[in-house]
Amino acid sequence: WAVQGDDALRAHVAEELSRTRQRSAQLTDAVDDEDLERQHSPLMSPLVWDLAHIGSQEELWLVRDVGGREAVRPDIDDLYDAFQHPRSDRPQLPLLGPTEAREYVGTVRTKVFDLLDGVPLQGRRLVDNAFAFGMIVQHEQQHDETMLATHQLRRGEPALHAEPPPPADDRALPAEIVVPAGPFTMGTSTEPWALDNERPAHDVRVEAFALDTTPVTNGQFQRFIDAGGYRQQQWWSPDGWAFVQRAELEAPRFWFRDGDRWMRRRFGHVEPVPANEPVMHVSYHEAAAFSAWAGKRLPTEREWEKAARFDPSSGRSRRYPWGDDDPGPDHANLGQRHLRPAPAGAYPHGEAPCGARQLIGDVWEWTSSDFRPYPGFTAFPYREYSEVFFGPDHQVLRGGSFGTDRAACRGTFRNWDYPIRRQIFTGFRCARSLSRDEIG
Ligand code: AVJ
Ligand code: FE
Repeated sequence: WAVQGDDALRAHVAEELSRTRQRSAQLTDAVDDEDLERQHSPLMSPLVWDLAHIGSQEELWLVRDVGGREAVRPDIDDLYDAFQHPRSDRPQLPLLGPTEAREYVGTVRTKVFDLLDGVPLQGRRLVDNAFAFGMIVQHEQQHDETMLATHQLRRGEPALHAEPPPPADDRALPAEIVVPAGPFTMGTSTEPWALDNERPAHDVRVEAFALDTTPVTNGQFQRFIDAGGYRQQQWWSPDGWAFVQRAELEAPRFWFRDGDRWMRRRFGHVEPVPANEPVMHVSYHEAAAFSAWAGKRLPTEREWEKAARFDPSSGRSRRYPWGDDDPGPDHANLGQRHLRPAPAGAYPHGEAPCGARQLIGDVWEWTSSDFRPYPGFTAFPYREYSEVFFGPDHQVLRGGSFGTDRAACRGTFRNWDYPIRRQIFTGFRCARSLSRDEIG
C-alpha cells in the first residue's frame, strides 16, 4: 500500500468490492426465493441470512465505524449478529425477505462507494481505512464460500455451473518431498490485507520432514475404507473414535454406495467418485486416522507454511508457493471458477520451491495444530474476528479451496474449524518426521 498511490488504491478497493458482490449475487440469484429462505441443513444459515449479514457487517464496519455515518437499519443489528443466534435457529428469526435483503445490501453498498470517494485511506489510524475495506471484501468472500457449502448441501436440480478444472500434468511426481531442517519466517507484518491472526512475522525453527507432494486423493482414501479403517479403533484418537461411532461414519460426507461402487453427490449431480481428485468433506478425525493408517501424520501448521512459503535460495518466505505474484488462473484453483478440486498433480506453475503442489486452492488442508495466537498478537479491529476462537477447540486449516477467493487466501492465511466439521471443502495431505538415516 505504501508504494501505491491513493487513486490506484481506491480503484483497487472499488474493483474488489464489485467483483465480490457479483459472486454473492450469482450464489443468491441461482435459486428461487423459497430456496433462499429454506434451511438446507441445520449446519447452515438460510442463504438469505448470509446475504443480509454481509450487508450488516458492511454497515457496521464501514458506514458507521469508518464513515461515522448514521445507521441504515439499527433495528436489525441483532438478527445478523452471528454470536447472538446459532445457525440452526436462524430460519425462525424475522429475517429480511429476499427482496428486502437485496435492497438492503444495495443501499449499504451505495453509501460505501460514497465513503470510498471521500475518506482518507492510508495512515490515519492504527488500523487504516484501507484495511477496513479489505477486511469487508474478505468477510464477504468468506460468506460466499459458506454459501457455496450451503449449495453443496442443498437437494434438488443443479443450480450452479462452471468449467471443469485443468488436468493433472503427465510428468510422474514423487509421492513425497523433503523439507530440510532450519528456521523460516512464519506469518507476516507487511501483507496489506493480512488479518490479525496472521501477524506478526516471526522466526520459527522446523525439523526436517517429508510432506506428500499433493493432497491425498479419493483413490488413496478408498483404500483406507476398503481396509476397514473406519471400524478399527487403533487408527483413531479417543475423540475421533467416539465421533466416528456416534455419527456412524463409513466414508466422506456426500459419498454413497451403488452396488460395489462409491458415488458422490456434487452440487445437484451424482457421479462415480473420481479416484485422482483430492478427497474432501472429511473431518479432522478422519484425516488423522487415515494418516495413522498410512504410517504418517498430519503436518503441523508451521510445517505446512514452511513448505508453502520458504525459498531456500533466498532464505526468505514468499507470499505464495510460486512467488510474490497475486494468484492467477495458472497458479491455483481458487475463486469458484471450477466447482471441484483439480486432479492431484495439476497446476505445475503453482509448485512450491520444495516441490509440493496444490498447497493453495483445490481443498483446505487440515493441520495437526490448534488455533493459537502468534507471539506478539494484537486483536484488531475486533476481538470477535479471531481472538475469541483461540484455544484447543479449533483446528487450523490452510491453503484455501476451489471455493475460496484469492482476496481471502494467502500463504499466511489461517482458517479454523471444529475437528468434526465435514461440510466444508476440506481435505488434507500427510507428513512424516524423518529418521536420522534419512536426514543423512
Ligand atoms: C474464518 C471462515 C472460520 O466463516 O466462521 C465470517 C469467517 N467470521 N464471519 C467463519 C467469518 C465472521 C469465519 N472463518
Ligand atoms: Fe460473518
